Amino acid sequence: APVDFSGTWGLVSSENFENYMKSLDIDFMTRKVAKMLTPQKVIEQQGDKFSIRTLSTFRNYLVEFKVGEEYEEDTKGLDNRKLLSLVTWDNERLVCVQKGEKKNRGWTHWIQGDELHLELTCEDQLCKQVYQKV
Ligand code: ECB
Repeated sequence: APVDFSGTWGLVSSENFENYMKSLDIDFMTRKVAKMLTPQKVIEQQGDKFSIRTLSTFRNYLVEFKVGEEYEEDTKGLDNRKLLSLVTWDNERLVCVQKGEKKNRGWTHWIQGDELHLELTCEDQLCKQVYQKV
Protein backbone atom coordinates (compact mmCIF):
# COMPACT_ATOMS: atom_id res chain seq x y z
CA ALA A 1 0.00 0.00 0.00
CA PRO A 2 1.48 3.34 -1.04
CA VAL A 3 -0.06 5.43 1.77
CA ASP A 4 -1.12 4.95 5.39
CA PHE A 5 -4.50 6.53 6.17
CA SER A 6 -4.65 5.16 9.73
CA GLY A 7 -5.76 7.48 12.48
CA THR A 8 -8.61 9.47 13.91
CA TRP A 9 -9.57 12.41 11.76
CA GLY A 10 -12.05 15.21 12.51
CA LEU A 11 -14.04 17.14 9.91
CA VAL A 12 -12.75 20.67 9.33
CA SER A 13 -14.60 21.63 6.14
CA SER A 14 -17.44 20.37 3.97
CA GLU A 15 -18.75 21.67 0.64
CA ASN A 16 -21.98 20.69 -1.10
CA PHE A 17 -22.92 17.97 1.42
CA GLU A 18 -26.56 19.13 1.27
CA ASN A 19 -26.84 18.51 -2.48
CA TYR A 20 -25.00 15.20 -2.15
CA MET A 21 -27.62 14.13 0.41
CA LYS A 22 -30.43 15.37 -1.88
CA SER A 23 -29.03 13.25 -4.70
CA LEU A 24 -29.38 10.27 -2.32
CA ASP A 25 -33.04 11.23 -1.62
CA ILE A 26 -32.37 12.01 2.06
CA ASP A 27 -35.40 13.74 3.56
CA PHE A 28 -35.40 17.39 4.67
CA MET A 29 -35.31 16.82 8.44
CA THR A 30 -32.48 14.29 8.23
CA ARG A 31 -30.49 16.66 5.98
CA LYS A 32 -30.93 19.53 8.45
CA VAL A 33 -29.56 17.39 11.29
CA ALA A 34 -26.82 15.72 9.22
CA LYS A 35 -25.35 18.94 7.89
CA MET A 36 -24.80 20.28 11.43
CA LEU A 37 -22.55 17.32 12.34
CA THR A 38 -18.77 17.34 12.62
CA PRO A 39 -18.06 13.62 12.15
CA GLN A 40 -14.83 11.82 12.79
CA LYS A 41 -13.24 9.20 10.53
CA VAL A 42 -11.50 6.41 12.41
CA ILE A 43 -9.42 4.55 9.84
CA GLU A 44 -7.58 1.31 10.53
CA GLN A 45 -5.34 0.15 7.69
CA GLN A 46 -3.19 -2.95 7.51
CA GLY A 47 -1.68 -2.99 4.04
CA ASP A 48 -4.64 -3.22 1.68
CA LYS A 49 -7.16 -4.08 4.44
CA PHE A 50 -9.25 -1.19 5.75
CA SER A 51 -11.94 -0.38 8.19
CA ILE A 52 -13.38 3.13 8.03
CA ARG A 53 -15.70 4.27 10.80
CA THR A 54 -17.60 7.50 10.30
CA LEU A 55 -18.69 8.55 13.79
CA SER A 56 -21.10 11.29 14.81
CA THR A 57 -23.54 12.13 17.58
CA PHE A 58 -26.43 11.22 15.24
CA ARG A 59 -25.41 8.09 13.30
CA ASN A 60 -22.33 5.92 12.90
CA TYR A 61 -21.31 4.08 9.74
CA LEU A 62 -18.74 1.30 9.24
CA VAL A 63 -17.22 -0.14 6.08
CA GLU A 64 -14.59 -2.88 5.92
CA PHE A 65 -12.91 -3.90 2.68
CA LYS A 66 -9.76 -5.07 0.99
CA VAL A 67 -8.43 -3.08 -1.96
CA GLY A 68 -9.18 -4.89 -5.21
CA GLU A 69 -11.95 -7.09 -3.76
CA GLU A 70 -15.56 -6.21 -4.53
CA TYR A 71 -17.84 -6.17 -1.46
CA GLU A 72 -21.53 -5.82 -0.72
CA GLU A 73 -22.23 -2.53 1.01
CA ASP A 74 -25.44 -1.85 2.89
CA THR A 75 -25.71 1.88 3.57
CA LYS A 76 -27.85 1.25 6.65
CA GLY A 77 -28.60 4.44 8.56
CA LEU A 78 -27.60 6.57 5.57
CA ASP A 79 -29.71 6.13 2.41
CA ASN A 80 -30.37 2.43 3.12
CA ARG A 81 -29.36 1.04 -0.26
CA LYS A 82 -27.49 -2.10 -1.30
CA LEU A 83 -24.34 -1.47 -3.31
CA LEU A 84 -21.57 -3.47 -4.93
CA SER A 85 -18.45 -1.54 -4.05
CA LEU A 86 -14.86 -1.82 -5.19
CA VAL A 87 -11.90 0.14 -3.87
CA THR A 88 -8.70 0.45 -5.89
CA TRP A 89 -5.51 2.49 -5.68
CA ASP A 90 -5.11 5.31 -8.17
CA ASN A 91 -1.49 6.18 -7.45
CA GLU A 92 -1.72 7.45 -3.84
CA ARG A 93 -5.51 7.87 -3.89
CA LEU A 94 -8.02 5.37 -2.58
CA VAL A 95 -10.90 5.24 -5.06
CA CYS A 96 -14.26 3.54 -4.39
CA VAL A 97 -16.86 2.87 -7.09
CA GLN A 98 -20.30 2.10 -5.60
CA LYS A 99 -22.49 0.27 -8.13
CA GLY A 100 -26.22 0.42 -7.46
CA GLU A 101 -29.37 2.35 -8.22
CA LYS A 102 -27.55 5.71 -8.31
CA LYS A 103 -25.28 6.58 -11.23
CA ASN A 104 -21.74 7.90 -10.76
CA ARG A 105 -21.65 7.00 -7.06
CA GLY A 106 -18.39 6.67 -5.20
CA TRP A 107 -15.71 8.37 -3.13
CA THR A 108 -12.01 9.17 -3.21
CA HIS A 109 -9.65 9.64 -0.25
CA TRP A 110 -6.16 11.09 -0.31
CA ILE A 111 -3.67 12.67 2.08
CA GLN A 112 -2.46 16.21 1.41
CA GLY A 113 0.04 17.54 3.93
CA ASP A 114 -1.50 16.79 7.34
CA GLU A 115 -5.02 16.65 5.92
CA LEU A 116 -7.27 13.78 4.89
CA HIS A 117 -9.32 14.73 1.85
CA LEU A 118 -12.58 13.08 0.76
CA GLU A 119 -14.68 13.57 -2.33
CA LEU A 120 -18.12 11.94 -2.34
CA THR A 121 -19.97 11.77 -5.64
CA CYS A 122 -23.50 10.79 -6.61
CA GLU A 123 -25.13 11.53 -9.96
CA ASP A 124 -24.13 15.14 -10.81
CA GLN A 125 -23.17 16.13 -7.24
CA LEU A 126 -19.72 16.30 -5.68
CA CYS A 127 -19.21 16.85 -1.93
CA LYS A 128 -15.72 17.80 -0.82
CA GLN A 129 -14.63 17.28 2.79
CA VAL A 130 -11.35 17.88 4.59
CA TYR A 131 -10.34 16.21 7.88
CA GLN A 132 -7.42 16.76 10.23
CA LYS A 133 -5.90 14.43 12.82
CA VAL A 134 -7.49 14.88 16.23
C1 ECB B 1 -22.35 8.84 9.65
C2 ECB B 1 -22.18 10.32 9.83
C3 ECB B 1 -23.11 11.11 8.96
C4 ECB B 1 -24.52 10.76 9.31
C5 ECB B 1 -25.47 11.40 8.33
C6 ECB B 1 -26.80 10.82 8.57
C7 ECB B 1 -27.78 10.83 7.67
C8 ECB B 1 -27.59 11.33 6.27
C9 ECB B 1 -27.84 10.21 5.31
C10 ECB B 1 -27.18 10.03 4.19
C11 ECB B 1 -26.16 10.93 3.69
C12 ECB B 1 -25.10 10.17 2.97
C13 ECB B 1 -23.92 9.95 3.47
C14 ECB B 1 -23.56 10.46 4.81
C15 ECB B 1 -22.17 10.97 4.82
C16 ECB B 1 -21.15 10.34 5.32
C17 ECB B 1 -21.23 8.94 5.73
C18 ECB B 1 -20.16 8.08 5.11
C19 ECB B 1 -19.74 8.53 3.75
C20 ECB B 1 -18.84 7.47 3.19
O1 ECB B 1 -19.24 6.62 2.44
O2 ECB B 1 -17.56 7.51 3.60
C21 ECB B 1 -16.68 6.53 3.06
C22 ECB B 1 -15.36 7.18 2.89
O3 ECB B 1 -14.82 7.59 4.13
C23 ECB B 1 -16.55 5.36 4.01
O4 ECB B 1 -17.79 4.82 4.29
